[in-house]
Amino acid sequence: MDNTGFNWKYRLLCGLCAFLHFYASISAEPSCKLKAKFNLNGYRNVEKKKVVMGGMFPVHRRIASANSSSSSVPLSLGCEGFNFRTFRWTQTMLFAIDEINKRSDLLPDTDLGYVIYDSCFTISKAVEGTLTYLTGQEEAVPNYRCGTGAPLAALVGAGGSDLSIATARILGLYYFPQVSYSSSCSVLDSKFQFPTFLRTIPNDVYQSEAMARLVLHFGWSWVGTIAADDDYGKYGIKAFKEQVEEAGVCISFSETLPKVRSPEDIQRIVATVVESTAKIIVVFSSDVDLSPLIQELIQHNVTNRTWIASEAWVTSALINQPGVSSLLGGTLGFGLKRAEIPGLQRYLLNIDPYSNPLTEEFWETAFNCTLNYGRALRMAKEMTKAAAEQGGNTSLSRAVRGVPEGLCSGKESLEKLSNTYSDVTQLRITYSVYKAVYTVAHALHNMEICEPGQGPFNNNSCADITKFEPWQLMYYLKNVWFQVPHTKEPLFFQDGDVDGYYDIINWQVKGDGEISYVTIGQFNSTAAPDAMMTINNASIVWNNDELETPRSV
Ligand code: TCR
Repeated sequence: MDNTGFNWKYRLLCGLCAFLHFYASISAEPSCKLKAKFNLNGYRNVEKKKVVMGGMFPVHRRIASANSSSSSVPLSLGCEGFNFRTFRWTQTMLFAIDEINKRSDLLPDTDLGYVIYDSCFTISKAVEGTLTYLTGQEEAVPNYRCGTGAPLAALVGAGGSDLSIATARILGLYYFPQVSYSSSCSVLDSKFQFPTFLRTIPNDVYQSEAMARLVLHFGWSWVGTIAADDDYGKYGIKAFKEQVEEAGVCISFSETLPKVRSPEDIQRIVATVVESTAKIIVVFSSDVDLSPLIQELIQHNVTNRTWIASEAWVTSALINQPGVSSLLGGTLGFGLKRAEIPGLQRYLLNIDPYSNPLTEEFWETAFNCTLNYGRALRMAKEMTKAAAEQGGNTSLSRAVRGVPEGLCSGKESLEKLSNTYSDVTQLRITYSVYKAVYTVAHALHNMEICEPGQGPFNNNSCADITKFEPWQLMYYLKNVWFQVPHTKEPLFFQDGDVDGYYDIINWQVKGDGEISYVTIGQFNSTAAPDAMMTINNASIVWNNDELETPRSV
């Protein structure tokens, strides 16, 4: 195939491309720019076959604001707002791969490598990462993929549903499988639109139904709704509203959270919440999008409301910050199945800050310092120069003479720092990531152990794990069935989806003002209709410590 036309055309476009937070070590071939990291456990097993798994995580919260000038070459935008929680998900993928590579009963003859992309919570970045992954080029050239080298297995990702919808459309074109750990939006169940999309998180139709049942259970007839301005928020709240309205519940207000910073919109929503007589407020949003509103509501001393939380913020440390208890105490919400993953915390704490740019940034953000002595020195010099020009500041010049202020050694103790990154008490999406990686590994394993002449493909042939086609892996993924390690949970897909199971979580304020998450019930989509939801009313603590169920007006 002649790629020059493509190359030329897309190279122009690629001025826009921003790259690339991948972890790189060994390269498949010199002309191939996609580099994958193998052998996380240190040794290099030359005999083993190699397969690369892709991962995409919203490690940053947004892209840096764009320079609107169009008179120069558009440069790729960087990302900002490091997210410790999603970085934990990233590290969990590496942990799972490490675990799999050490096992002799799963993929015994194959080494799993990985490439990781940061989708920065932004559709354009997710698309860019997908093209890069597929093509193996640093510049994303569609329809082109590096010749030899390790074959690519599925993409684990991409984060929110709006990102996955975008990436699944591209991957679907090539019948390339995607296994998502957190994209729960109902539209993604359309096999017609997203033929190669699978997920280890339940479809939100179950969550919307569970929320509606919760509202009806308590007899609330007047509720307000707030949704994120994305597919997750919009579809989730729509399904909820349809169900409660059918049962006679009235919606007092419906607000949409802004995707980009907009203090005016936030003020408007605050005013709506304050003025409304509705005391029950249902919020379908990610924690990142909800956080500015929560901050503002606290400023306005809003109390005496009961919040109903969707899964994406129900156990979020970004929302549950000191000072939220008067606003959010008593919240009820839905959490994914929680799990213990033995060994994960040790792995997270043992992170090497110098292993790649993301780990460096993680360390520097966590400890609010700089790892690089040279960089620190240069920064200090620049600051001293600037200060001298403005009349001098001795403390900075001291920094140049001695050790720069804010320098870290890479040996700081993560354990002492209580950071949500290494908090393993609420492994819910994290567990979903773990399951997604194991799903791909089991599918590959089944491909590897295929007996020639008894395979599922044409004339009972098998796929070759060293050079399989994406649709062949898709076959194995669809039919995967395994027991998730360390749990009794079997994992299998029905049309790419898993069963809907949620813990119903209550935010209970403790004496010191801290909030603890208490599971007060369950929702299980596989139970008989009248047994799907179980709630222990007596164990709920409502807003402001009331024992009585709040009224909706
Ligand atoms: N599904 C959301 C994204 C999301 C999320 C989260 C983001 C979920 N859970 C937790 C951050 C933290 C569930 C979506 O867009 O599909």
